Amino acid sequence: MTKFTKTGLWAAGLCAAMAATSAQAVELRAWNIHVEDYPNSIALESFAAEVADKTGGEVTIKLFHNGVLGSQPDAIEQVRLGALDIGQFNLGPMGTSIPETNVVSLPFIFPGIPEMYELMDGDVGDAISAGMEKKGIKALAWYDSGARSFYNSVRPINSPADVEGLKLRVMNNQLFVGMVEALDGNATPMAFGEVYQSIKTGVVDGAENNPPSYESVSHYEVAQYYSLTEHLIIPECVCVSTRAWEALTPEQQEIMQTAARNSAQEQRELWQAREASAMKAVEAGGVTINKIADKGPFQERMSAVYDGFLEANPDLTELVNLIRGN
Ligand code: BDP
Repeated sequence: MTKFTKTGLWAAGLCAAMAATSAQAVELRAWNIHVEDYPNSIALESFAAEVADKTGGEVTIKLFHNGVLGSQPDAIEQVRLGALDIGQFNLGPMGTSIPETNVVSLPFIFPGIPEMYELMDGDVGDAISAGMEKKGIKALAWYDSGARSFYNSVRPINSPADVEGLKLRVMNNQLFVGMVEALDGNATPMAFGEVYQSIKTGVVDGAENNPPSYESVSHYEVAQYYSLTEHLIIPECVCVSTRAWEALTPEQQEIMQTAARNSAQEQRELWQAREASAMKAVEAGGVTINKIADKGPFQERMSAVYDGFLEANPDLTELVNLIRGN
């Protein structure tokens, strides 16, 4: 047998082996930072169940809750590289590697949650996912993450002056550092899983988050002033590594896409209920909650973040304007 024919036979054998593998079951690993009873986790369970069911078990998703697969910034990189298949990510920490996602990390960019839904389910969401796809991550659907507000163990925040000197944890993104510094606070980027202990031991005075996260990981126990600044509305995604995505058949992709959208529908409903119950739970847990009568002074001070951002990213001006409706 000539060398050429041998190679040909070997190649044919390899093709047959590959065809056999593609019909085999694929198990995708999914990263999730939240506790099992969190709206996002429940919706992810539905997503996984639908995918397994509709693909007849050919594609299954193994969910890892509670951030056991590592911190969010690391997990984002792993999904980008294809080392992890799926992630339920907040777009905040994605900004360091995907500039388009940063537009939703600008303070007070969305006037409210209904506007966020509308824009993310339309042109703005499409523009952001196009940026993500170039960097190896495909957004299948958008989850709600409400509005983030400051909490701390020292005093209620009613005006920017109350933030002066407070040490506040932020998610990993320089925009959030700038945002706290614009109020003369000290910002510390830190992994979510380290925040409780850091507040408890006084490494930081507080942080900022939505009510369900403030409650679900007990930050309210150690930072009992919750001030409703609602300065960030950052949507989240069910994201898949483009590497894992491209290995699926078109039918499997279709099933996964639909299942992710259905899960987002469920997540958004669960979210509303959990926000209300979290507020009640923290209040019952001794938290002093204060509304901000006038958010204007916070918006004015934080507008410094926009100046720096647009100067560094002039090509994103159009997207920012699209969200702000001007
Ligand atoms: C929560 C987000 C989660 C973030 C966390 C944080 O759902 O993805 O990791 O905030 O502050 O609201 O790190």
